[in-house]
Amino acid sequence: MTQETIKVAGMSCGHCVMRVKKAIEAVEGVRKAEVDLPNKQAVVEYEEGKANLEKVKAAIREAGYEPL
Ligand SMILES: [Cu+2]
Repeated sequence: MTQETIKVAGMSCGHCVMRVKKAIEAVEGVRKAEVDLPNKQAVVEYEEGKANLEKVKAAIREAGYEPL
């Protein structure tokens, strides 16, 4: 299991947090995503080999937010 912290720009409320969380958790291989609004970041746990940082970032972008 790999854990990564990704800074996410563009989130402004709890609705954004849920959108980002759902988008990340929809990526195959992701076990868990905790999205933190005050710190503007997502902590993601995923299985190496199934998911990777680029796939997670792409899902965040598709949801309309900007991974940094
Ligand atoms: Cu919002």
